[in-house]
Amino acid sequence: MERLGKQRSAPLRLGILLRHLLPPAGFTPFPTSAQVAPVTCPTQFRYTLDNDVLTPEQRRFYEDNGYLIIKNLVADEDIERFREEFVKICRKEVKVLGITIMKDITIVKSEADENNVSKLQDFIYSEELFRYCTLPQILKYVECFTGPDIMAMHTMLINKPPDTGKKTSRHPLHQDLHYFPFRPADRVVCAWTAMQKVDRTNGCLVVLPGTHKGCLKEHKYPDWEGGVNKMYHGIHDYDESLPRVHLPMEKGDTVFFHPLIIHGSGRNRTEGFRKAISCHYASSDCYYIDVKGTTQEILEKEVGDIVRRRFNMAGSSVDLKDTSIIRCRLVKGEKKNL
Ligand SMILES: O=C(O)CCC(=O)C(=O)O
Repeated sequence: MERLGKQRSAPLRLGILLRHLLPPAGFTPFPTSAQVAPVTCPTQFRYTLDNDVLTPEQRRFYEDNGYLIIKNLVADEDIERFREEFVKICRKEVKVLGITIMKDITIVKSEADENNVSKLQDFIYSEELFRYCTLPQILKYVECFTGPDIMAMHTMLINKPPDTGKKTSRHPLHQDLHYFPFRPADRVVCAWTAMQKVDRTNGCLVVLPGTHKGCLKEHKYPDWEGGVNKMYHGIHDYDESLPRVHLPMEKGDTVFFHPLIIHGSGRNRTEGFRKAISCHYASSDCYYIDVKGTTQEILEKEVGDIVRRRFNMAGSSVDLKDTSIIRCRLVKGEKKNL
């Protein structure tokens, strides 16, 4: 079994190539206040670990609903620094290794600026943006779900554009686990921080509470008339009668959510871009799985096609796990390169 925290034992060509392109991911020490112990009563608590960070009410809420909002967790000053760095990256004033810069399908402008980028993905080699993943007040909560040995597995700065009327700014209902070739899901968590006030007018997150207790569903592209953004797979057969909860949040508020919770975000009906920054964390005891023969195989194929094109690797096979090497271990006290 290949653990996330271990050096990859048999890296395929993509891994080797990316390691040549990228510096080794350094560690970032962080203070952890939580005393985490294994769950002692699995029937009572399955999704959270014993510590003194969450109140009993917060713990119960996450167990039952699969998400938890912590108000005012990230300072305005940090958010402004992330925003400035985002602009520099979009304008190509700063180059970041390994990053993916995405556009909404309706954005036709070609100049490189912050108004033609819908998402930055995998920014761990941006020292400034990666600071988000290491903020002690975020990690304090992350540890409640992953335990103390934490990996930052996937990072995004989402810049949801104003909708052009084609409704492409929507993010279809999905489960994040669909994108991840590692388990167990219960030791994975996303931190998503609003970089401004978000509500239904600019497309806040919407969740289906309690769906983290279900299993991973089949995902495919929604058949939306106006088109769908690349990799925005959605679930077709969710129970439409399940209640949806919109999550309006203020700047700096952070929601932690389970990778199986069904969620998405609505149209941005405002003139401005709606920004959020997020990181998916996992316990370094999580292990990779082979997605062949599972519902995730369609994703592996699509990601493989993208990677082969991007790195001129026609004919090579690409495993989904090879695409998750842009990750970093956050270790207390000692340096761990991967
Ligand atoms: O920020 C959003 O609009 C949705 C983000 C999301 O659900 C995702 O990227 O998986």
